[in-house]
Amino acid sequence: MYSIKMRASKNGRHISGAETIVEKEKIEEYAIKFIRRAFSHENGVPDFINIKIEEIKEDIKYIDHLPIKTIESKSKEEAREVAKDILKKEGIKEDIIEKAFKIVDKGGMRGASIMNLEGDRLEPDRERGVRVKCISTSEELKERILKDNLGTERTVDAIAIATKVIDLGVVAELCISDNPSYTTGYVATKKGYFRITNLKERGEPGGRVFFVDIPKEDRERLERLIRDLENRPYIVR
Ligand code: PML
Repeated sequence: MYSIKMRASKNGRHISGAETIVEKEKIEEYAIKFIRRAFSHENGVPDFINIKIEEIKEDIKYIDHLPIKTIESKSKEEAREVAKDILKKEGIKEDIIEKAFKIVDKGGMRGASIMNLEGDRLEPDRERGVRVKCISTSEELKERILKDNLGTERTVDAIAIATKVIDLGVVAELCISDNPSYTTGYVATKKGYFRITNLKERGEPGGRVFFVDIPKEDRERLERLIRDLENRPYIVR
């Protein structure tokens, strides 16, 4: 199996990214798909596109996806209350959740922030954050999500990220798309992937926060988690 990763930027500013894990025969098809995707992102036309294709030598972990549930909300305020309730049930305190919303509302990070339950930010690079890599959604799951209206193309990518991070012990993930017109976000926990409509207003920024139960002194556990988030290959089915 091969990993294909794409990232696109303009004047050094991140525009879009995508990745998948495929059989050798599918590499060409996905490379073309990703180039098209890079050129059709709302964030602008890139002046730099990087496509990286690598054979995966490690064993791939195959896991079932988190159950997907969509919660309709009428306003951003209502949506954020829903998100907070889900996060609070995982033992995350209100002020820590507010801090996480401030990070996503500021936007501009390519990867995720990692926040512990005391509210310390643990990601080594606050500009860049931590990116979850080496993931793919199986063709069957992708089809099911789209055919059964469980979500959108964005859900197809995000379910792989959310399922992997929860499997690696992250307590919860809060995500709002950095795509200006995509206002549905999600909270993921071991109980499921909760899509919440209107989690931001159109045009607002986005981002991701992973809540972890890791004390700030425990550098070893943090480093192991980051290594796994970036390098352990997962296919979510
Ligand atoms: C992103 O743009 O990567 C975030 C995706 C959020 C997907 C929410 C959904 O399932 O609709």
